[in-house]
Amino acid sequence: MLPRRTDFPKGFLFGTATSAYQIEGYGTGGAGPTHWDSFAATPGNVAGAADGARACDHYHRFANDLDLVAGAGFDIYRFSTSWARVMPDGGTLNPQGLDFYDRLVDAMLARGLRPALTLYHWELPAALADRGGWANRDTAERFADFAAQIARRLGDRVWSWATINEPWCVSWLSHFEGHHAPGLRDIRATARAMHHVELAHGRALAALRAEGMDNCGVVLNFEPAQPATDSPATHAATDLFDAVMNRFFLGAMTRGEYPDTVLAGLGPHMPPGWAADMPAIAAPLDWLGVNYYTIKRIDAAPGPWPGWRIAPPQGATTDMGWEIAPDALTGLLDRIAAQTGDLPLYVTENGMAAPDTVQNGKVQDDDRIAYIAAHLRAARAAIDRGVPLRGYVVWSLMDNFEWAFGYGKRFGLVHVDVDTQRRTPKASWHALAQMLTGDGT
Ligand code: PNW
Repeated sequence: MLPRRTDFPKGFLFGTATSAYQIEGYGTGGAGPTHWDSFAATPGNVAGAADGARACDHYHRFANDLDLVAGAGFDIYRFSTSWARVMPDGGTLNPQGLDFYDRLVDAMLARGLRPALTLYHWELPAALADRGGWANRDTAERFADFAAQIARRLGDRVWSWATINEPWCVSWLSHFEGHHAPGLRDIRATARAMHHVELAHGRALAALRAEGMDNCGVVLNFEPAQPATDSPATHAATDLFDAVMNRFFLGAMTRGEYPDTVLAGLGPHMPPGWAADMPAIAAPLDWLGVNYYTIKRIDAAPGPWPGWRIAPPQGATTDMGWEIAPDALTGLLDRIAAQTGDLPLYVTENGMAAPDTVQNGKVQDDDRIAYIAAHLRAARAAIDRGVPLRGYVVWSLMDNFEWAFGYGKRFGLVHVDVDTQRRTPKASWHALAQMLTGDGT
């Protein structure tokens, strides 16, 4: 069902991804507290009152986990560095934290993997959260110091750099919708977080450049929007959703512009002097990461700005309730490339949550194989249309802490038993190994 590796251009890279808070276990190695710990400790925020205290215990099991990445034949391993592990108070270095990532990167290289490092994948040091977090401009400046420290220690071995994972989630999902830490529903904090996370990207990019790093990019999430009805109000609501989700970050980082329709709503709440930051935010990238899972159907909603609501999905969905829409990936990549030209693109996350269990030592996740196969074909179709797509990365290597959903939603190619920490490669892992190495056993 999966395409063949040779169906893709020579040099096209395949990978799999994780993030620090979702797998490492934070109560280890002198890591400081983060705003995800306190968010998870507040009843009602995370399903099953779960948190990242132990997660997949990757801090101790990373060698075995990297064997699973390399064993499937992946070229790239996308991972993130926890700011609070490296700087427990957001500023003071914890040598043990840097040592951990040093060992981790060496272990990747020893297995022939290209380390694709993301500096920030959501767990902000609590000390910075206490000072206003992303609503405070200073967080962006502090982030540049963190970026420089990581580059100094790992810059001789890291293959690619991403500043921020999914700025939309860091700002909108976390400060407007309240679904992620810090769990706010506050338009003023949202406007500030949206701008400051963009600035953090610009500042970190400058810091990486100053340290001599190349292959620097950012990872954005996209959800193509479809109007649920044909009314003009629905079309306007869909366009505004699209502007917030799919254009606000891409437009700023590639052209130094925010969409007028978003500024019309956020304008009074934007931090003073924001426009002067736009050139720093739009500094040249070496690549762009595209995270794609689903599309959204949008309706107009009465009430205050932004005046949209998410309409029910149509057809098959994943265990997240996300509509399965592989063909939309081709159009999305096309549309992005129309703006970014010959900038290399990577699908940095794509994958499926499915409720699988181990039976007789096997996990039969055929739905996930079909999902990945369909999206690989959609990616291939974009390449045929001239999109400079250079790689595809599956989310995720293993079942892990799925944020507000706790451990109940499983995205892994490898099953993780949260009690015993036993890893069991699923049928999808074997299928990818077969595709990438010709050996799926
Ligand atoms: C991404 N949404 O998160 C993240 O990069 C991963 O850490 C996460 O595990 C994965 O996708 C699966 O969820 C998202 O609400 C979380 O639109 C939420 C949304 C989008 C992406």
